[in-house]
Amino acid sequence: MKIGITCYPTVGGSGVVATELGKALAQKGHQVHFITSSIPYRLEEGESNIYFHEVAVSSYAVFQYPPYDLALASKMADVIKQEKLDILHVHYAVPHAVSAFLAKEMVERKVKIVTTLHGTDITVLGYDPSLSEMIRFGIERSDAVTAVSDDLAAQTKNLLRTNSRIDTIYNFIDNKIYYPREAAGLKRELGIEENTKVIVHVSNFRKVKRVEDVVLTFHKVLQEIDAKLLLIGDGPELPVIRELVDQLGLNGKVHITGSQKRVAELLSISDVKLLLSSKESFGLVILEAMACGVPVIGADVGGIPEVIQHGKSGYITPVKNPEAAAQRVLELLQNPEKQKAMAAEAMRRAAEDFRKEDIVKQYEAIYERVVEE
Ligand code: GMT
Repeated sequence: MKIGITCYPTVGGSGVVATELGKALAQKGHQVHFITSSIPYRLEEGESNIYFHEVAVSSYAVFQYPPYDLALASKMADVIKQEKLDILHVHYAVPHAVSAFLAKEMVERKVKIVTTLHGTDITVLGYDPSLSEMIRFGIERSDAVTAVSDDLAAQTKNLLRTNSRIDTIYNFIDNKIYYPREAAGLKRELGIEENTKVIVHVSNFRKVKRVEDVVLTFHKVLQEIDAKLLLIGDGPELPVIRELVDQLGLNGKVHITGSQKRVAELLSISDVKLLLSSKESFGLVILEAMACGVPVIGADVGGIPEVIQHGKSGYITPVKNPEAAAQRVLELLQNPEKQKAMAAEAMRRAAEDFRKEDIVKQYEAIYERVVEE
């Protein structure tokens, strides 16, 4: 098939999933056309069956805001016509689903629109009165809609009062990137003693990630055992977190690494990961950790309980409750046998229950369904 893919190309879970999907589809012989504002950061040069079409946004002086959504629609229409696309698969509803609808109206070709909901496009923007009706419109005009967890599908139906069919297709990861790495030297490089336990958190440091709860949990853990905390990633909350680390006197115990290319290596030296978000439709970073053999303690929100099997591949803990999270961390770190068993089960689950090949087939089945309709 000829498939157009639109996503946000910079760092972010939805862009990663969209790019990995495009690469996997191209490897299976589909022709894949990325229609994005810049080259998706996970896309390497020279991959066969992959084409990139840049959306150039006009900066004409009259515009108070650059019209990205219109420029995107226009580019989509152009690519649909020129490349004879069968499918236009947009990731993240806003504004991509609506731009796709507009593009479809602009051309004669019967291209099918598939929209994948990733999370905050519903759980945050769906509450914005200036956007919610537009999101519902985009969903209802799509030929197929997928969500990255059952919870996100259910929330979408309730919040937007739509009867549109929404199929769940979980996130997946590239297992050539995420596997337990030999990284003994990295612990030394970071000045972490060989036997010191390492707790890790990876995110884009937005408010919904509640990174302050990660730091407060760590602070409580330190009252019982020695450990280090790795904070990986960057985002608007980072200055607030730095201040909290400082106030709690944790400077020598917390490594703030910023955005990192060596995530798999950093995960490989970690004993447990914390994801204590207030909203999380799936938590791609959970899967990345599990694939590297790191059990995750995740908040009881959104799709997280669909990823972590409580008590088997990690723990589910109440949101906004660092005390409860710290108890779970201690349960693991003070019990190496349990930590090992959970790490093994986490790896098994990531490899078998979220297999890239299976997930890609689920997307292909959706494409076939809409093309035949
Ligand atoms: O987590 C973020 O803030 C980034 C966001 C995105 O759209 O890039 O991630 C969302 O999509 C990921 C891929 O489907 C999911 O794994 C994340 O759970 C989801 N984030 C939230 O729901 C907060």
